[in-house]
Amino acid sequence: MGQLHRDNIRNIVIVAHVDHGKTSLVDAMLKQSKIFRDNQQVGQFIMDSNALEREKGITILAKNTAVIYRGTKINIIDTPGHADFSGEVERVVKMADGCLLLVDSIEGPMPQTKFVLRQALAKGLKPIVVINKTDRGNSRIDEVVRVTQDLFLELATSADQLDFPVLYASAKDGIAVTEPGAEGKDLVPLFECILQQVPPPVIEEGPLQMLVCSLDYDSYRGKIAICRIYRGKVAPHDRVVVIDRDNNITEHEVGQVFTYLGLNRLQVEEAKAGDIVAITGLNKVSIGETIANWEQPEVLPGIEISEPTVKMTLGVNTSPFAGLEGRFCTSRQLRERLHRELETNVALQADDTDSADVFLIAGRGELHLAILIETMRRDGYEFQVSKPEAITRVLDGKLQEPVEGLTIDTTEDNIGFLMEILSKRQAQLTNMHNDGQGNVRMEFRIPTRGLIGFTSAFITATRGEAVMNTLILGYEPWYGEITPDRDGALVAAANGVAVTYGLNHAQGRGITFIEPGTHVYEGMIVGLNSRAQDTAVNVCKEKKRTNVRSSTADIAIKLTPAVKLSLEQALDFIKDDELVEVTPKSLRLRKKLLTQVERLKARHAA
Ligand SMILES: Nc1nc2c(ncn2[C@@H]2O[C@H](COP(=O)(O)OP(=O)(O)OP(=O)(O)O)[C@@H](O)[C@H]2O)c(=O)[nH]1
Ligand SMILES: [Mg+2]
Repeated sequence: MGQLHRDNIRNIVIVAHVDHGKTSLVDAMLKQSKIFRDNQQVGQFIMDSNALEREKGITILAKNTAVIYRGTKINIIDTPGHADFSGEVERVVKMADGCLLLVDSIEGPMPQTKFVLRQALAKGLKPIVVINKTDRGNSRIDEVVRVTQDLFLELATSADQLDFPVLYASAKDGIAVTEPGAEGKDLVPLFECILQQVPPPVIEEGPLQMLVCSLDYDSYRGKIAICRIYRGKVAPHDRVVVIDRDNNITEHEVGQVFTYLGLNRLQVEEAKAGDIVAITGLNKVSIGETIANWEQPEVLPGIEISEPTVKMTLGVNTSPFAGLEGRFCTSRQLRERLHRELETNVALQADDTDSADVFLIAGRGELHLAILIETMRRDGYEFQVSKPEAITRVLDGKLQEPVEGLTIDTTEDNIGFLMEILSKRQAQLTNMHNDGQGNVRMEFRIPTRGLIGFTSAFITATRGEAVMNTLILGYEPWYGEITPDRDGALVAAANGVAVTYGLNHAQGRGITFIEPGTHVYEGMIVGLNSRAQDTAVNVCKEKKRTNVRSSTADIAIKLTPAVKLSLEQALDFIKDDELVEVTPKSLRLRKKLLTQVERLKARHAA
């Protein structure tokens, strides 16, 4: 069977470190390809379409779009740059033939730049480097290009990958040029470069073969499989088979077939090899499976997804307030929701445990799991989760744990303190670079275990003036004990409603997390003690009423405002014997054992 090219198609994936401007570049490409009506309001970060993405200002899910440039259709996949969502990149690189590697003109290549470039080069994608944010000044451009070249030397799998074009862009202004410092007016040089450099899809003639790379849902159409067609063609109502990972074959009928254009999916009568399509009607299909001609079912290589590194339990809420705020609270509802998530969230794992009410979830990092938790609570679910833990394994009888490369960019005055807190977390300094102007980049190897709970300590220690990035390096022998450095908790001693008087008393011992009027239960964590042990406090205690009205007694007590922990901070905060209770309305922290007697008994037994 011969090979053909489809000259009028290009498939590209956009990859970069977090915040280097991928979604902004897609915005500009969409706007300049004139797929919107002139008066259509489309806004910014168009591809970051889900609410959490918009709130957090980051991309979480990889997404497809397409533009037409000079008669050629360019299918574009925007990907997340945050390391916790790198499973998304692994899932979609197979749809593309070329990649745009964005590099921030000031920051230069960062840990995740390396990770995503390795993925792209390993799949044989043709790279184009785009040095972005050149509007921020181009003093470092030469150096950034040089460092990027070094990265290619390290990662390239073939000599021709080293011969890559470099463009200089401002995604924000919608400009790209081929020479640094040149005056530009639009993205034409980028579009031209894509047409010239990225090979059109090579396709084989023969019966249908396509790989499912994404799944989507539509309340009206049901499950939608997003696939790259490698061979043959597909039309509505075609008879096809789905071949799963274990080579089981099931027969199906295709519903409708769509291709991409801008933000829309266009219903088509036929789609051919080389294109990216969305197919309805296949309700039993999963990511990584092959859809093939029913008479000649031949499987395609699947999608390799790296293993999760962090786990926690997610279970039915067992607090005294259980069921008061959530719509879906039962074990069955939680299990169904988790299983639905597994279909699209490819780097996630969810397993049953010995207890029917508790599940074990595992993902690529704390944020990966936190986003799932936040999404579930917004969908009306109520549950409780435990502290995130690194996933260890035993190899040849030896305990191993995941280890990450940690890069910190900060100023000289933070070095001492950071070294101190990091050494307690078993981090090893591997490199330190001072630019001579007081800016330092420090690189460490640190067990994932040591990174859990590190973010908040890091932000406090550096007053937000430093940036940290991590990259999974792999499994290594156990690094040694890490003793938790958090102080004890202030734990509510009784059920009731917190009042100013009681909270003021608690503030004498530490920081409080709740406002007066908050309902509390015995065992709920209401603050952070200034000492190592937990202390029970009665935040519901009212001032004793006396008959004598003294002139000072009525002066209102001024409480320090409560410290409100976000979900990520709460997960960072809790220890092994504590839980976060998550409902659509509240986040509460609690001891696993609610009464003081139970906790005392447990301590004695230990
Ligand atoms: N000055 C300047 N800022 C830019 C440019 N491109 C993007 N930004 C800004 O950089 C920030 C991140 O941009 P995004 O487009 O969300 O970056 P991203 O790579 O999609 O980020 P993730 O998807 O989370 O990895 C935003 O505040 C943008 O406004 C640019 O060319 N110049
Ligand atoms: Mg983005």
